[in-house]
Amino acid sequence: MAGWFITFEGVEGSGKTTQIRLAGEFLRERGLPVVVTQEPGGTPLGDRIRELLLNRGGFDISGEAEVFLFAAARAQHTDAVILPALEAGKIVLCDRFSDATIAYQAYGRGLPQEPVREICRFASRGLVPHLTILFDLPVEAGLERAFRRIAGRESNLREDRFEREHLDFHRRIREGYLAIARQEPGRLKVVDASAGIEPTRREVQSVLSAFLGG
Ligand code: Z5A
Repeated sequence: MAGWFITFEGVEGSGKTTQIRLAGEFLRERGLPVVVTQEPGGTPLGDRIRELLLNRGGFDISGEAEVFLFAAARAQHTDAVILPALEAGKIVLCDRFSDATIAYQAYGRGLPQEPVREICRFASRGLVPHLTILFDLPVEAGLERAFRRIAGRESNLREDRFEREHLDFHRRIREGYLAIARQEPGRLKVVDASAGIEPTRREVQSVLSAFLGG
């Protein structure tokens, strides 16, 4: 595989979506071939699954069902978008991937880790990011940002099913991400996301430059 697979992860409102866009521009300005994509989403099937998972649809989704829905979106995304781009030598920047399932469904929902990890391995065909940038900040600060942004949208377009969970759920997710970072310090680089957009952008650029060699 010739390309590089780089994922952006973090709790709600950590700023990863803002930063992935800026990182894409930064790399494109350097003449590098970049694909920016997201999970759940990135394919027509993934977009439909995203609607089911993130909007309040008036029906329950169990933790186990959630894992399989995220995994179905990931399987299609890996096959149709990520692997072909990597094989074509591109840099794929992806907003969330398997670490999100471990953090949200295993640590957050409390599902057993090993089956969740196995489902992730199956869905992603064993693909592991070369680099993961983890945007870390206290969950209260992230949720405040996320709710401010959600309040600006029409109620039928609000993807707020996860944000409305209890604070302890979000704290377990943050702890989960930090635990993964401790387990895999070579792959995960933790960035302080509590600073403004500009200092965070500079930190992300220095992580990317160090990783890509220049
Ligand atoms: N999920 C899961 O449970 N399992 C899985 O396997 C996967 C996902 C893949 C959708 O993810 C949800 O699915 C997510 C986890 C779950 N939970 N929720 N919700 P998502 O990535 O699409 O949604 P999100 O986490 O809510 O991301 P987001 O809303 O896109 O937030 P963000 O990317 O962290 O932040 P942002 O959009 O860049 O910024 C949020 C606001 O803050 C916005 O108004 C910015 O202008 C502002 N902002 C950004 N950076 C800053 C700084 N540095 N200072 C001040 N203000 C800032």
